[in-house]
Amino acid sequence: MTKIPAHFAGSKVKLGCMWDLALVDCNAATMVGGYGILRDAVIGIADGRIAFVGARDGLEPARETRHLHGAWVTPGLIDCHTHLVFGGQRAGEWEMRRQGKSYEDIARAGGGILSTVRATRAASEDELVASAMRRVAAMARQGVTTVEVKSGYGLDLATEEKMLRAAGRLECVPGGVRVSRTFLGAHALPPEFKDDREGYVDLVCNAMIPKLAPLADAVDAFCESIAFTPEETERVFAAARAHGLRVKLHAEQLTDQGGAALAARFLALSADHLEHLSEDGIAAMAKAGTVAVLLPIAFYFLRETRKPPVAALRAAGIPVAIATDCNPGTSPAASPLMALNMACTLFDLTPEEALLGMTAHAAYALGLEDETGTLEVGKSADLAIWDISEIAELAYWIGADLLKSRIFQGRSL
Ligand code: DI6
Ligand code: FE
Repeated sequence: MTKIPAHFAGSKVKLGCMWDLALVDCNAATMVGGYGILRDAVIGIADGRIAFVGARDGLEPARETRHLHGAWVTPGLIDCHTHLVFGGQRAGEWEMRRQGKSYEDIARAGGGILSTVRATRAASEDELVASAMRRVAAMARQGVTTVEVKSGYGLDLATEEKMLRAAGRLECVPGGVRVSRTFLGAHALPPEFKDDREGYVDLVCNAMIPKLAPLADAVDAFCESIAFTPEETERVFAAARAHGLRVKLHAEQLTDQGGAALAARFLALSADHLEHLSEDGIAAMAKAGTVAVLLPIAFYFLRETRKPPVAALRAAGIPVAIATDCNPGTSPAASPLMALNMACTLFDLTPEEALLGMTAHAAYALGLEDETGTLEVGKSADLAIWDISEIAELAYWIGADLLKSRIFQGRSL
């Protein structure tokens, strides 16, 4: 940080330094405790961090001042649950489903998650990066500055590692993005272990987690009647914790397996989906501080009818996050703004709750709350600048081009 030039020395000193950039003539939604609106705000950025957020006083000690003409500034959006690295796509399968074929028919014909596993195993790391980059770039064009990416379409050590490496390389998207990587080895049973469930869980716990821990920020599992049992999930979580990794869980998506309460016992960062969440699960999550991640696009795409218990989550004071769940089977979606809209229209969140769910609360779901998710002094300067006149427009428009520009770690394109 450089010293303040003499002509600023007597002014209200902001962090005692010269800023690299001042954003002025803007409205800020800081997302601290709600929208946290500041009108006619100034945002100062120095060394890639937020150095000041507050009212304009006419003196901005900055090398560059950008006039935003009344645009809105929010924290960069955080998509805290995606499976966006994968080989191929499953539009043909979806077309068959539209013609009346059931998920089971398709699985018997070699479709479903395992068809994506085959395509992901066959793809090179460069091919995975190239296809995923298009999805991350689309998200960045909607203001995303942090994205979580899960493995789980490899189901063998080499391919899970390839997926996690590919995910890390997505940080090079134009303008940059922060990638939080989650190991999801317990996503489905691979064909070579179809008669040996225990053998596969052993492989995940004893070989994959120890080897892949340095490439992952967290460990996830799919606890479901068609995937892994609570007992199997518990083994995976114990191995994760033994290697110093936090956990999160696909819980209560199709049935109530008691997954949320299990996740809470391991102080999980989040429990995700939650359409079939019970009162016990809610109480356990509230006690553990586990975030509820809701995925309305998957709910829509699967034409589910049972909604997550939003009113009960609210009453229990559980932070709710919203994410795209971008994946080829149940949510072929690279649109965080669409997820905001659907969180309101399908799950009855307010636009303010939805936006909190893709900023402050999403940061908590990734353990990144000290780094990003709000406009507060000291956090990474991850910002989205929007061409809107009212903040609720972010959840209101469908398919509109709202982003004016994006700043990641203090830098814009
Ligand atoms: N839940 C889901 O909805 C996706 N994975 C998961 O654990 C489905 C992924 C797929 O069908 O490819
Ligand atoms: Fe998912």
